[in-house]
Amino acid sequence: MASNYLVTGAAGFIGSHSVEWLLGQGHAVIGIDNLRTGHLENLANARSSPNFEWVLADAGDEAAMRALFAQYHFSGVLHLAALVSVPESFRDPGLNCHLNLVIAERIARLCLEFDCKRLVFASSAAVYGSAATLPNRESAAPQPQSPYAAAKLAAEVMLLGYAASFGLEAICLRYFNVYGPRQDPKSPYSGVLSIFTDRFQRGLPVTVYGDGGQTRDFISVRDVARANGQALLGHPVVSGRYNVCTGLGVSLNDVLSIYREIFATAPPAEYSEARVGDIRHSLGDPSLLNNMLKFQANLSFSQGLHELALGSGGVK
Ligand code: UD2
Repeated sequence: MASNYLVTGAAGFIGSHSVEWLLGQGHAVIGIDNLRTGHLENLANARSSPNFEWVLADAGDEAAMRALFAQYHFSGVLHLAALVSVPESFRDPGLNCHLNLVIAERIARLCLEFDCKRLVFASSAAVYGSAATLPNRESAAPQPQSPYAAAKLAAEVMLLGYAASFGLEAICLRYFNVYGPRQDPKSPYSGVLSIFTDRFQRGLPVTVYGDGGQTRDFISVRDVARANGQALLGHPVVSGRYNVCTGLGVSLNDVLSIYREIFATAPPAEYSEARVGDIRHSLGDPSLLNNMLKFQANLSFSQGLHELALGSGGVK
């Protein structure tokens, strides 16, 4: 029997790219999403594949999920469905706890019940907090500073506890700053590159909070999709937490000089007060995932930004 893989949050930014990567490797994928923050248009490519099954469902709907597990006998689950906004986790910590912790735990139990060995979970570099020494290594004591980060960390703990208790293969991936096509630029707290690209494309000035010297470990969604896929398919794996990052820090001023090559006539950036609570530098150590899966981000930042800004990085 062919292997089936479940992707929750399939219509999201990272989800839709991950589905495409798995389909590109010839796998059968069942993608579910409740379209709370995902968009069905993101799955336009995927839905043209005979190996893709689209299901409009909530990952928290236990009856619907149970039926899918019973029908498809998944070989692995990529659980990306989540509350993705840190500000929203402050506004509604109860909902954050439900979506980011409770549902992840339920999915882990469904995996155990239906003998699905592998669960790949979308965690976040946010679990490290701002006080950690750089680069962030998985061995560092996490210091979550938002309800969002706390729930992601708690879910990691539950899944790894089940891995130790019941033999589930739980791979918790801590994404750093992911960018690329289909990232929603609408909120002021959207990823900075989605906001900047949108504004440059419309000929509008961008706002830099602070002096532009802050750095991030930006990783392309195409590399992240491959990390997700390799984590789902790779052998052998060791349950644990793994950074998904490049190991390279890029400042916002560096980012702006690349945009200037692309949008030569763009108005100059406007600088304003740094955001309260903003982190100065964020950088991950990619070696653990590299050691386990030989995973390495291979799209250079400049290339990734050109593809994003010029619209050739995939269907938007
Ligand atoms: C990321 C997460 C955030 C939280 C945090 C924890 C995203 C989009 N944000 O925030 O939710 O998990 O990590 O570490 O994943 N900036 C500007 N102008 C703009 C928008 C942003 O200058 O129009 C700055 C911003 O102040 C920051 C940098 O750009 O210094 C990156 O901002 P971001 O929101 O993309 O990502 P980050 O790492 O601050």
